[in-house]
Amino acid sequence: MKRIVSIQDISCIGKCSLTVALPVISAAGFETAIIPTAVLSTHSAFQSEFTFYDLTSQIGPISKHWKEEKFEFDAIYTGYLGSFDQIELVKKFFDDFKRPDTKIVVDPVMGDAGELYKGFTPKFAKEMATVCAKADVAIPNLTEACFMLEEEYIGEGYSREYIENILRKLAALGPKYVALTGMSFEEDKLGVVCYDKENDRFFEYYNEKIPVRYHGTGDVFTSSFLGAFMNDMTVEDSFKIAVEFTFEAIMKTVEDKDGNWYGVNFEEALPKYMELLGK
Ligand code: PXL
Repeated sequence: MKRIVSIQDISCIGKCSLTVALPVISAAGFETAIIPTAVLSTHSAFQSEFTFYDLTSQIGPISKHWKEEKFEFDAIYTGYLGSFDQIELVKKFFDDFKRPDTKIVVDPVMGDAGELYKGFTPKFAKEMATVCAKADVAIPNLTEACFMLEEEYIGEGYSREYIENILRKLAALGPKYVALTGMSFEEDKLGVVCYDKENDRFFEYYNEKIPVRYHGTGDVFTSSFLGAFMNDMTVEDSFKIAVEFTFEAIMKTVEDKDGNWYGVNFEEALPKYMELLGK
C-alpha cells in the first residue's frame, strides 16, 4: 500500500486541512501519515478568537524518528503552514524524504477572494513561493498565486492571457504542473485551469457554479486530486475527479438544511469519489 504524508494543521472543528486530508486520502486507498503543525480550536475564519497550539518544535524530532525507522513516502502533501519556521522545516522534510518517484503536492493555503487569511502577510506569501518551487504539482487559488508572484489580482472578468501568464510564472518557480482553483471564464461555470510545463500545454475543467461560498473546499479539492493522482490517474483526470468530488460535496451541503458554512459535507460525497476512482 502506498504511504502518503500530509503536513498541515489540525483545526479541531472546521473540516479543513488534516481532518479533510486524512479521510479523503484513506478513502482513496492509501495509508495517510500526518505531521500536525498546530492544533487550533477551529480554523481561523471564525469571528471569535480561536486557540492555537504551535507544534513546530515537533516537526524535526518526528522527521528524525521516521528517518531512523526508515519510513518512506510515495507522496508528500503540504497545506496550511503557520510560520516562516514551518516553511523552512517543510522544505527540509522534502529534501530528506523525497525519493526520485516521490510526488510533492503543495497547496499554499493563505487566502481567498483577493485577501490573505488572518495572520498572513505579503512577505509570508513570497516565502511560500519557495515551497511551491519544490513541488511536482502546486495548487493555489488566484489570490494565493497573485500574492506569491506579486502580480495584480483581478477577481472577475479576467482574460485567458492574464491567467496563462500567471500559470507560466508559477511554473517558472519550479513545479511541473501548476493549477489555479476556483476559476471561472463563464458566469455559470467553476473549475480548474492547469499548466503542464513539460508539454507547454494548458487544460481546463469545469462544473456548474453554485452561488454559495463554503470554507474548506480547497482542502477537499487538493486531497481528492492527490488521491486520484496516486491511483495512477493522469494529472488531467485527477483534476477532473477533484472538480466533480468538490462539486458533489458542495451540493450535499446545499441540500442539507443544517449545512454549515465552515466546511462542506464532503463525507456524504465520498461514495461518489470512490465511484469516480473506479473502486
Ligand atoms: O482551509 C484552509 C485552512 C486550513 N487551516 C486553517 C485555516 C484554513 C483557512 O482559513 O484557517 C487553520
